[in-house]
Amino acid sequence: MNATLYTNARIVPCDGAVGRDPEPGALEIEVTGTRITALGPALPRAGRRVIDCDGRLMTPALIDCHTHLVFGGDRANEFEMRLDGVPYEEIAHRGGGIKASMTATRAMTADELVTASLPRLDHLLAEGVSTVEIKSGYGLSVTAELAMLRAARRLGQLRPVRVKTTWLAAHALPPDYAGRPEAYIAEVAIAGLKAAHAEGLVDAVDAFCENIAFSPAELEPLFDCARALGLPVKIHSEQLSHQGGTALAARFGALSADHLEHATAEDAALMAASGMVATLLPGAFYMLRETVMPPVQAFRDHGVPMALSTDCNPGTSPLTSLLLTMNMGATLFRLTVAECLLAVTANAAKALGLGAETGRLAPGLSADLALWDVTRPAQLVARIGFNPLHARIFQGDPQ
Ligand code: DI6
Ligand code: FE
Repeated sequence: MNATLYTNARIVPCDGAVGRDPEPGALEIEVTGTRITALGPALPRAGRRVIDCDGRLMTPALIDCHTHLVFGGDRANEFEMRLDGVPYEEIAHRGGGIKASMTATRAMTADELVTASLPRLDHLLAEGVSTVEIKSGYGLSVTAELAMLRAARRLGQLRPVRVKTTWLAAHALPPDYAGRPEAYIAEVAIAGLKAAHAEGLVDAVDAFCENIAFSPAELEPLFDCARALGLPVKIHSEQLSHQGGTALAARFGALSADHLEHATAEDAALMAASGMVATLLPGAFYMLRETVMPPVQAFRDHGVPMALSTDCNPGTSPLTSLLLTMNMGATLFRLTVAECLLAVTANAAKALGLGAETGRLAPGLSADLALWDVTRPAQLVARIGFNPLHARIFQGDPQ
């Protein structure tokens, strides 16, 4: 197989510390088939196809590790209600929020969901994303949750992208189970998980632990089931209040805890001890005009890797730009440029259990690269509404 050598790029491998000003050509990268086969200075040229990158910045292709991008309908009306002062929890109590998306999603077939979701996926890919996590969670019945994950798998076949699917039936209590959360967890979240797993639709299990959703005690049987099936768990926790979901997830060796605005230093310590990633979602923070910041310094102090993700969803984060998400991570959460870049590459890969496959430029990993028409990482993060993607390479193939 012929190897390709990318020369004269300013390469930021995201494999350890990220420096400020990568020199053009200081590192070169060799790709053979779908894999990175060498990274270093002055690699041998003989027999290789050489591509001159003209001094452009090269990073790993980006990873969006927390999305709800399969759904029906939209919720711009709720955006207007919030502008009129109605809080998110109140909209949820009035039957809006996740339940409104449930109604719109249940009305669609898997094919219709694919058609509705493809433009959102294409937005992400146009900004250099090569791996996307997609959750269920707007069906809230076994049939409708399965349809969502079938749509997610199909999206991964229609585009050159790696899709990881997540079972999030424990996202909200649908009206037909009002007052019966344990029955919902048993009959829909757990029974459906077994069916979805048997169909090969599930890569991980997630849950929304919140006063408007489920308590840690209600979620424990679901996580027990995930463990029995050999599936990793993750959690939406401490977003609007502190419920203890992070501690539950840590006990189950979760991949990540996500949102975390109300998390504490103790949560950070538990996450560090169990090797979890903190996935921060500044789009939801921004849309909900939150004021309580996630404990970023505690994550740093405890060495908890931080990821950033769009949380693309119809309500609290109708966001399909991972570049804007990086900018928000810096402006809203005070992450450094280096932290922002690691948050959408190496750390996002870790949050998906893909740390040995993608998210870094190192020999043996998948050749998932992004070439940018800028020269410094800060230029990717600083600008707003600016997409300097020059080329995306997915599994060795230029897109
Ligand atoms: N937290 C979120 O930000 C999304 N889900 C969740 O558990 C929002 C879901 C929605 O409002 O549709
Ligand atoms: Fe979410």
